[in-house]
Amino acid sequence: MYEDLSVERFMSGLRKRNPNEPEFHQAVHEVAQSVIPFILDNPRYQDAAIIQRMTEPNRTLMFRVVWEDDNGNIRVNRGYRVQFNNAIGPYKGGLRFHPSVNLSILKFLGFEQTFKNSLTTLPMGAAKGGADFNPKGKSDREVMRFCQSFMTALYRHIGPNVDVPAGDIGVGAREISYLFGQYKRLTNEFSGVLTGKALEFGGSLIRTEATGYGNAYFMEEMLKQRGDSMIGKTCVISGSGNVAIYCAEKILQLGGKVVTLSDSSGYIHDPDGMDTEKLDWVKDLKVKRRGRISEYAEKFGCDYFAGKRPWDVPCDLAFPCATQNELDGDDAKVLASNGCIGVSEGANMPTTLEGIDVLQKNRMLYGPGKAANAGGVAVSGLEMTQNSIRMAWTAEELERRLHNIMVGIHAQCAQHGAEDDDYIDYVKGANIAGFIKVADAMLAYGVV
Ligand code: NDP
Ligand code: 2IT
Repeated sequence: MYEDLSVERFMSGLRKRNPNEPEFHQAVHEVAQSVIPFILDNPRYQDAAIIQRMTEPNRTLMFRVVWEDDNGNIRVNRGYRVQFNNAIGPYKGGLRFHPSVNLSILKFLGFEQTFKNSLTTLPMGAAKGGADFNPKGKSDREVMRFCQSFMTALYRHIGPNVDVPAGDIGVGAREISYLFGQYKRLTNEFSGVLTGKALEFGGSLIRTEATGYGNAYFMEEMLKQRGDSMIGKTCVISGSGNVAIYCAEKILQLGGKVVTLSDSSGYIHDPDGMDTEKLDWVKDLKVKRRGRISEYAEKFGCDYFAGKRPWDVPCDLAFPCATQNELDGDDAKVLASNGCIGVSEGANMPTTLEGIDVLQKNRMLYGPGKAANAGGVAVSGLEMTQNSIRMAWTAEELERRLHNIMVGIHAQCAQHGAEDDDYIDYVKGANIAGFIKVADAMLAYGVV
């Protein structure tokens, strides 16, 4: 039935079945390009229609979220949970609260999570969820009421052995706490149903830092493979949220120099580079005061570029850590012509397919998000383990485990992505390595 499987034919069917979902098409296309040739060489996956099954979520939940704002107005948002694949463990993945959230974006994120979670080597399936709710400018009480209403709709579909949500854009410690409190109230159960919890009620040390730290470690591994290191490298980062801040922190610890951060309004360029004091100031700005990155330029006397992304700042290394499709083909050409040697993605799918093509044709190091940012969900997995054994590991223990996991992910990519000229195609490596474990589990279950 699937004898004439080809990327073009497969993608045209997928587009027809999922109209108006451009981000989902993009994420699947990237995977199909590496995995379909592998499937053609390994017909058992083709006979069992594994790629057809992996691109169809197990279950998609969409629900109304009604809440009352501080002025007594009734507000309505749309909530989602896309439970993509639970072949190798309970559904696992973040929640995103952002006005741009729609089914296409959550399906792309849930699909990528399948491969990412598999690469961590921990027993986690894949999901993503969220809402088109905009936390910006909302009071704490408004965010609380929204989270409570969201969880009231979601709680019956999740659980520590069923589906374990976490944070993503717009969902951090404050939101996870409100969501956990409501889950506990509704179910009369204290369990590890969410990760990214506060330390007082089952959270893990290093989870806050994990995605950004892991991304810097991944870049370090890519550099090591070429006999190079982070020391003295000028680094450009986009975003100034959880991932960007801790990516910057680890780059500093590894000897690199960080010269930019951004938000959706623009970027700051600090040619002197940041230090821990400046970064601590950014943490306070973003986490406590919920301010804008432009304030950094005023505070430390450097340039701010409104409405721009930082890719034209000359650098050795680039770390997109804000959002999807923030680095396109033209940006990639600018990076290459400025002498940039590597890109490691803290964000999910920040580089367009054209952008990836330019980076790889220039033989630049390119670590795709599903490998490079897997440290976040990996420490979420370790939070689940600690909850199960009712113990809390030390920061040193957790960082050692995080580092080992990132080194292991790099090794899996190198194994499956090696090209004839010694170049490593990390996209191919991550996709094939992530695919094999999930696909083999699905084969073992038979037709389910
Ligand atoms: P945060 O909400 O903490 O920060 C998001 C940052 O990105 C902010 O600086 C925000 O700016 C910026 N941003 C968001 N949307 C846009 C946009 N449309 N255009 C430009 N800038 C934008 O989120 P995280 O740091 O947690 O997430 C960042 C990325 O990392 C996302 O792609 C996420 O999926 C990914 N990721 C997160 C993980 C985690 O553990 N948190 C794990 C793995 C990946 P502004 O404040 O102006 O909106
Ligand atoms: O994209 C991601 O991997 C996350 N937002 C983290 C998911 C998680 O379950 O920790």
